[in-house]
Amino acid sequence: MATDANCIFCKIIAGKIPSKKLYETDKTFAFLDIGPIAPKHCLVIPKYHGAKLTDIPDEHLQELLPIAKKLAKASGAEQYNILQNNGRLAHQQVDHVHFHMIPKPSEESGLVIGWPTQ
Ligand code: D5M
Repeated sequence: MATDANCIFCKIIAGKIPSKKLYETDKTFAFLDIGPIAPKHCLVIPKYHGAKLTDIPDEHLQELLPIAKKLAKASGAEQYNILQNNGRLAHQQVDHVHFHMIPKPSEESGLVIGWPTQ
């Protein structure tokens, strides 16, 4: 398994940095985002270290969307974003592949935290 001793997400997977773990398999790890833009905003990551989607072998990618789907269902949100950024121009900050699962609370729920306006 490819890992990077200097990578913050590899440290989270190894338990060297604390996280709010939501789900784990031998290939995948999911945890709450430290800077949520909506309640229950979480990240799903391969344990295999790679900065971009194209750096990860297919067999380490296969569980990511099914687990994101499971977490979207578990969040109770009827609407949500699944996002994955590659490179600084694409707004990637952490160079270990991650899928964001971002619930979009409805206005009726009183929990509106939307995208920043211009
Ligand atoms: O998003 C990177 C995301 O990673 C961003 O939403 C914050 C999150 N992050 C960074 N450090 C941590 C720790 N230690 N725990 C949980 N979440 C974290 P990007 O797509 O790269 O812009």
